[in-house]
Amino acid sequence: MGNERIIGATGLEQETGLGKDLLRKWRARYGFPIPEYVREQGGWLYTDQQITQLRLIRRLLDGGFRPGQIVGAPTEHLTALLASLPCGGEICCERPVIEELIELLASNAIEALDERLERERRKCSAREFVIDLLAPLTTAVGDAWAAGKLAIYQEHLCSSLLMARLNEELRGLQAQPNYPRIIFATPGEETHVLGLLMARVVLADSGAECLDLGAQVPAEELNQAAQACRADMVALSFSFAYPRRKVRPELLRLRHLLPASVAIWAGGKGVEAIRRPPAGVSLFSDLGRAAEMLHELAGVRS
Ligand code: B12
Repeated sequence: MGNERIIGATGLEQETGLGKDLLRKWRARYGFPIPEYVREQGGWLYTDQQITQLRLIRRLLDGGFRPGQIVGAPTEHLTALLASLPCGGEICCERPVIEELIELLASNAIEALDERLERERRKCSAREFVIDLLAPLTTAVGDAWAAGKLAIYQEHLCSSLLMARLNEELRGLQAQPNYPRIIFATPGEETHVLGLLMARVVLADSGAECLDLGAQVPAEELNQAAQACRADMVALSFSFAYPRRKVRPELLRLRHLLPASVAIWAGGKGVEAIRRPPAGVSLFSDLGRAAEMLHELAGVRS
């Protein structure tokens, strides 16, 4: 089978974020992606190459391309288009340091990468470090992986390094009077926690009292924890990988369960597709804005 593997519609959606109805439409219209039914393995087979193409297509659609321009195009063409987007598909050209960090990761120079991060950290505040460096770096790592420049183990190495750094930032931070007590978690299907940790560092650094429940917390448990811990707010993170059609229902369900006095803040790439937030839920893609709103809230409470 070479580098081919079996992947079903659910797996493909998790890998690419593209639902089966949309893929069926593309198959009819553009003849791509065509899977093969393999009887011995009992399922539809997509190649790694097709999965890579679909990931790039998803990023390009987010970047403003239309399906007719890109669906079915070869990987090299899609990669070149991604690089042509402003900031090279988020490998941010405004900050050459990000490209340097990606180079270090690609050559497995992990110690040098950590030292470089340390040097950058000394130049700025915790908030700037997270917002201006770690967040765009994480996105750039995802893009580099999708374009085949980084292996999955390198993405894992980088994630562990960043988690350690972010946890380090949390040490010694003290909640300020009048600032809310916030419970942090990711919803049921979300395993990505880096965005959540970034939000926790920025909001803790701004004065909030932060309690972390970690990944994949069912709504009922969140409700129980929020009430038992007398939280003022529940903060959730939805990554790019979270199925878009499930974000709003998940937020509505939690809003319905939680007492009205508990605010819900949600952030991450996964909420960017929601145009109108459900009543009683605030959505963020900008951590700086979340910190500002926290200060406004504390002003109101004092
Ligand atoms: C790091 C990472 C991982 C790490 C996760 C480590 C961890 N413990 O969290 C590892 C390597 C483990 C991983 C695994 C996988 N991943 Co991954 N991963 C990523 C990556 C590179 C970054 C995600 C992230 O942490 N973003 C955090 C920040 C930077 O992004 P953000 O969501 O925009 O959030 C910002 C703001 O909105 C705000 N914010 C976020 N949350 C909140 C909350 C509140 C309250 C507030 C106020 C603000 C706020 O703060 C952030 C900074 O500004 C993305 C690439 C990408 N472009 O997102 C892929 C990505 C999400 N992963 C992807 C995939 C496919 C996977 C795997 C399925 C791969 C696999 N075959 O194993 C698995 C999933 C495993 C599973 N069981 O679910 C795909 C998803 C494709 C899709 N479905 O659309 C992506 C997009 C990569 C890609 N380019 O294709 N992954």
